[in-house]
Amino acid sequence: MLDRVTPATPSATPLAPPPGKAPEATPPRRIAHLDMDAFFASVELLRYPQLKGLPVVIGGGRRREDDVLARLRETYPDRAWSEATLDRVPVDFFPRLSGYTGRGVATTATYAARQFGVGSAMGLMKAARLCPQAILLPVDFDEVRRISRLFKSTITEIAPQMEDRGVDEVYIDFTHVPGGQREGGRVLARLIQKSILDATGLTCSIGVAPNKLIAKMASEFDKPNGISVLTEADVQTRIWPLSVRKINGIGPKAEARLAGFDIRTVGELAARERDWLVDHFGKSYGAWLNDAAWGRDERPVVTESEPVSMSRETTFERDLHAVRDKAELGTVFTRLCEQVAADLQRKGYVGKTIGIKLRYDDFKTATRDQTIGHFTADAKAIRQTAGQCLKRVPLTRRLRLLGVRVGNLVKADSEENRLSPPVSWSQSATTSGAGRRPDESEPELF
Ligand code: TTP
Ligand code: MG
Ligand code: MG
Repeated sequence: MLDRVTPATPSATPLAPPPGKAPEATPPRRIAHLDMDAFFASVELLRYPQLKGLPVVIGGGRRREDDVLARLRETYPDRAWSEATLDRVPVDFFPRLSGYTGRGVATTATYAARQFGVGSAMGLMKAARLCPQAILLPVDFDEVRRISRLFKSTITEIAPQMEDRGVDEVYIDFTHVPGGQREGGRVLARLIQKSILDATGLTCSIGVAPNKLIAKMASEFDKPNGISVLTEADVQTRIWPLSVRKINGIGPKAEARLAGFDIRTVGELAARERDWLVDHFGKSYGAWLNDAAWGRDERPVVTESEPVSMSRETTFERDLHAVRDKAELGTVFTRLCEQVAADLQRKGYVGKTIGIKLRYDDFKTATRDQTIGHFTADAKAIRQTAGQCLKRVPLTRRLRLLGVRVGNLVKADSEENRLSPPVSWSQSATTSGAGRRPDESEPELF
C-alpha cells in the first residue's frame, strides 16, 4: 500500500472568473471506476480467439510458451506451429477441467464459465465438478502486464487524471474532461470503452458516480462491457438494497459482526446512528461505516506523485492472540517488515518513521510509530523499530489485523539520505503516538 502526497483537486480550489465574465458554476464531481472484464482470461482469449464464448478458467500455474509449441508439434506433426498460428489450434487440443485433481485455485473465469458458478478463488476441483467441460489455461503474467500498461495509457491520453488501482482497474476523474459531464459521464465512458477495445481488443466496465466509493460499486452493476451512471439521488435506490459486503472496505469479518447486529444491507447500516457505530466499531472505522453507508467519500483521484509512506498489512484468517499465537504472529510480523523493505528497495525509497497498526477483535485500531535518526529500507532495522512500537500497545485482546508502515520517505539516491549517516538507535530514537505502556522494559511479545 502506498500513501501519497495528495495534489489539490481542481474542484476544491475554484478560480475566480476573469473580469467581465459571469461566474460559471463549479461542475459536480464525476468520478469513474473502470475494471477490465474477466481480465486474465480475456488476455488469453486474445491469443486463442477460437475459445471466445466458451467456458475458460485460468489457474494452475504460469504459461510456458515452449511447452505449448512442443506439445502442438507432437500432436499435430504435419503442421508448422509458431506464436503466429496459435489462433488455429483446434479447440480439442486444450486441456479440460474434467477429472482435475490437485490443489490449484481459479484466478478468474470467462463469463461463459461463470454461468456454471465458477469464479475467482474457487478450488479447481470444485470448478471441475461445476463445469467439467471448461478449458483450463495458465496465466501469462508478462502479457497481462503489457495489456495492463496499454489500457491505462489509452485512458490517460483521453483523461489524464487517472489513479492506478492494480492490474485491471483504475479511477478516473471525469469532472473537467470534455464529455465527462454529458449524460452524467456516460459520453466519456463510452469513448474510453471504445478506445480501449480498439487498442487492446478487450472490454471493460465503468461506473461513473459522485465519488470513488460509489463508482467502484457502480462498475460492477452492468458487467461485462457495461456502463452505469449514478448520482447522489441513486444512493438510496441502487446502493442501499445491496449487501454491506459490496462496500470496498467491508470484508467477511466486518460483515459477520454487522450481521450480529442484524445489519445486512447498506440501507440497514445507514439507519444506525453514527454514534452507535463509533461505540461498537471504533472511532475511525465506525465513522467511516456511517459515511460509506450514506455514500459520502471525499477521497481525491491520486495521479503520479511522490509516496509519503509505504505499508503492508494483513487481516488474519482467525483472530490471533499475542501470547497464545506468539509464534504465528512473530512470523507474520517479520514477513510484513520484509515485504515493506522489499517494496521500498524496489521503488528506490528509504524512510525513517517506522510504525505499526493493530486492529483488535472489537475493531478498535491502535497505531504507534517511532522516528529513527537515519533513513532505512532494511528489513531487520524496520523489524527492530516496529518491535519497539509493539511494546507500547496493549496486547491483551485478540488481533484481527497487523500492519507495518515506513514513512518520512526520501529517494534512496537523494542528497538527504546521503547526508544522514547511520547513528546508534538508542541515542537517536524519538517517539510519537500516545499511550506508552507502563512497563517499558517488558520483553517483546512477538
Ligand atoms: P478482478 O477484476 O477482480 O476480476 P476479473 O477481471 O477476472 O473479472 P471481472 O469481470 O469480474 O472484473 O481481478 C482482475 C484479475 O486479477 C483477474 O482476472 C485475475 C486476478 N485475480 C487473482 O489473481 N486472484 C483473485 O483472487 C482475483 C479476484 C483476481
Ligand atoms: Mg476485472
Ligand atoms: Mg479488478
